[in-house]
Amino acid sequence: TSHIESSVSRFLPDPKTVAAKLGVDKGPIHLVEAGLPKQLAELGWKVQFDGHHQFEEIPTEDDPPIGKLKNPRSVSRVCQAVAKVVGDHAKKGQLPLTLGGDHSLAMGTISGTLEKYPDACVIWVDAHADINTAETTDSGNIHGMPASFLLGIGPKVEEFSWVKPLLKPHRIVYIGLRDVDQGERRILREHGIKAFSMHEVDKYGIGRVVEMALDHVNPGRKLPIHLSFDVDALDPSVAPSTGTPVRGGLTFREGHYICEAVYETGCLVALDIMEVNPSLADSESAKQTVAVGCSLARSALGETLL
Ligand code: HAR
Ligand code: MN
Ligand code: MN
Ligand code: MN
Repeated sequence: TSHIESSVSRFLPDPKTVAAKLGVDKGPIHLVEAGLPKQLAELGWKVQFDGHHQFEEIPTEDDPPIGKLKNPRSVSRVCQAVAKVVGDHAKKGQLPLTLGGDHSLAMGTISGTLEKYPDACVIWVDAHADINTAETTDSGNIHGMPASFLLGIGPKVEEFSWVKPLLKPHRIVYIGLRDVDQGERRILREHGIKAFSMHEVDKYGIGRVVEMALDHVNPGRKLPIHLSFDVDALDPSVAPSTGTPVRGGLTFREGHYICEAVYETGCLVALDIMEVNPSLADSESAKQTVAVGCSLARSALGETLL
């Protein structure tokens, strides 16, 4: 598994800094190769690559399941390292951009953000709620669970005890959901976690949904925002090359609108673009998905249409 670290700071008008990083898969390197750092530089961000982070892979036979959780030690180790890197960038006033990779990484990125900004809110854009616990998960895939660890919901798993349950249920909001497990629905209900599914996107339109989502987690538009964008929130016709595509997703514009609107708040402090996996599709679909990942990042970092 590999990790590439970069940081960018805005030349003008304010010297903010962004740090971009690659996740656990080989997928994310494609966004860098497609020119994302240069594209961000053209938007006025100063990109400073500060190394290529390599993680030692734990062979599967040395990383047997803990309960139902698959590859727990590998995932935990990478996420913990990512938490440190993201936290360090945030503390320097830089805006960490994490390119993934498995969405389990959000455990690391959001932990890092909360380290510097304990009052940060999270906008989680996804087809899935990723809020299963070690108890409710059917698949054992940790990418279906990061939110529960960050919220401190469900049984404690010793391997993940480094994840501080700092996120409050009223500081996370979902947009784009359409594939939510029974157990996850119960958790959302019991903890009063706000979610805008595709039903609400259809009913109110993306403009009102984003406004309602922000009103919920960030009513005064003063709190720092961590945007965690799983590309499978987009319709598979828009982002085909991802691990768990679900039909009936966000259009190209709806996805970009979310990013633009979050940028406009001026509150964005960290960004994840996750679950881009070019190895899963033919090369045209892979290219399309990589390009969409890049343009979502640009939209969240200030690319305007006019
Ligand atoms: N809810 C299912 C599970 O827990 C599917 C999760 C799929 N997750 C992602 N991330 N691709 O959003 O296994
Ligand atoms: Mn995944
Ligand atoms: Mn996800
Ligand atoms: Mn997903």
